[in-house]
Amino acid sequence: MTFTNLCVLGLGYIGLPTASTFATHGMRVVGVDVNPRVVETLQNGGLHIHEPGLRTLVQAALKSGNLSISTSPEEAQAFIIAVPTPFKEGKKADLSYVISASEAIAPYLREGNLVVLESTSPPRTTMDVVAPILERSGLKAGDDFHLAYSPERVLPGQILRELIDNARVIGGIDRASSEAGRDLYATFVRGEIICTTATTAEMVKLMENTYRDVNIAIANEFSRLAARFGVDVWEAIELANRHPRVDILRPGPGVGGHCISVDPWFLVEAAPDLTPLIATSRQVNDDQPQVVVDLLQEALGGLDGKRIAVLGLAYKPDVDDLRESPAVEIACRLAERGAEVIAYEPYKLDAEFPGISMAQSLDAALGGADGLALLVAHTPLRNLAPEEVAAKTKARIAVDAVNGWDPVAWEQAGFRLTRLGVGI
Ligand code: SAJ
Repeated sequence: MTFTNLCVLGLGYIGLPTASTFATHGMRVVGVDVNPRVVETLQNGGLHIHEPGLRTLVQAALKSGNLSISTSPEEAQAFIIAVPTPFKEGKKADLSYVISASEAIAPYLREGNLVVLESTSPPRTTMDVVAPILERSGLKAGDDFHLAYSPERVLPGQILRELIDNARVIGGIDRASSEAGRDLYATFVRGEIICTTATTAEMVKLMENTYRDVNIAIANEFSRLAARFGVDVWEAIELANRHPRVDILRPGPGVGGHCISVDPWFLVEAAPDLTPLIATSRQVNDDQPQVVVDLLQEALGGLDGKRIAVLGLAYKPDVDDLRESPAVEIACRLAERGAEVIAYEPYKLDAEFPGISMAQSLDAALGGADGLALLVAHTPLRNLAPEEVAAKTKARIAVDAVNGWDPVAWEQAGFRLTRLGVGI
């Protein structure tokens, strides 16, 4: 099939780069978001999210005249749904955005159109939730219009490159739908495009993120064991990874972001009787912030009344995204336990959390601190020179939850450095 125009519903971290990339590859694209503030910001040349290179891409797409932004869909040859699927109470998938996006498309759906769901969804969502809603148009999925699921797999911080270079899985509800999806994404995807069924594609996405979560959980469990047995987990992992078939991930303060900490629950919800390992891994990773809080409590000899400079709040290094961030969780728990928390997040100085003061500079965070907590391995924080830090603070106790600091250098500069996963 040849496509010349499409409509992308949801202009967040995935929808906006996708819409813009299609537009800069010659497709006429209507980008739709239900949030009027997002639409207004984009129409005025602004950007509501941060991703390296995105501003330039969106501006190029708008300038080309191929991308327009709107609060409602319009007729198009193809529709892409890229709305969030968060979870609600009880770790259940919240499909309300997927449902309302499908409902919004139905009146504009015409014979021969293609609809692609990209939002991470529980198995069978495309078949059992999206298809019936679209069929309210009077058209039949498969017979009258094409329907497919294609997971986004891009890594925040590298979205623009991975969108084009990563392999893409297209799961159609039938063969013709898969092929239509392949033709659409071939507009810009340079990676391999692989066709499969809709439910397989949904599973693939959930399996990828669950695999990573389970592997991070075992790394976190190794770090607890190492601390108990007087071992440096970082050294042990490096040595174990010399084995040709072992590749242990990094322990840390927990698993954050809106994907890996959420997606495994979709499988647990769908089949609780089949997912004890997945559920336990989630729990291990969710417990990890408390491990770091306990480490700080021990290092500082108590938390009450202690002024702690928390360095980094983002969910992972070198991004400004604070969603589901374990570092935020740790900062809040420290404050709840009576610590005075001064947080410095170099990529988001204006964050706001109850009970936490945001430092506008590193110096402001360090001055007057009793202890330092490195919670995110942001490049500028990892590269701090310990002797320069020592000159700016009276604190001589530091906790490194991410293996960002060289223990020898920090101890030479006069710090007592406690590292996650390192026993004495
Ligand atoms: N983390 C560790 N140890 C590690 C690796 C990561 O503790 O060794 C932590 C990070 O600090 C962070 C969390 O895990 O808090 C998740 O970070 P990440 O870089 O592993 O993944 P995300 O959430 O940024 O992006 C993931 C990616 N999925 C996989 O790598 C399987 C990405 O490709 C997906 O597109 C994305 O989820 C998504 O949108 O689903």
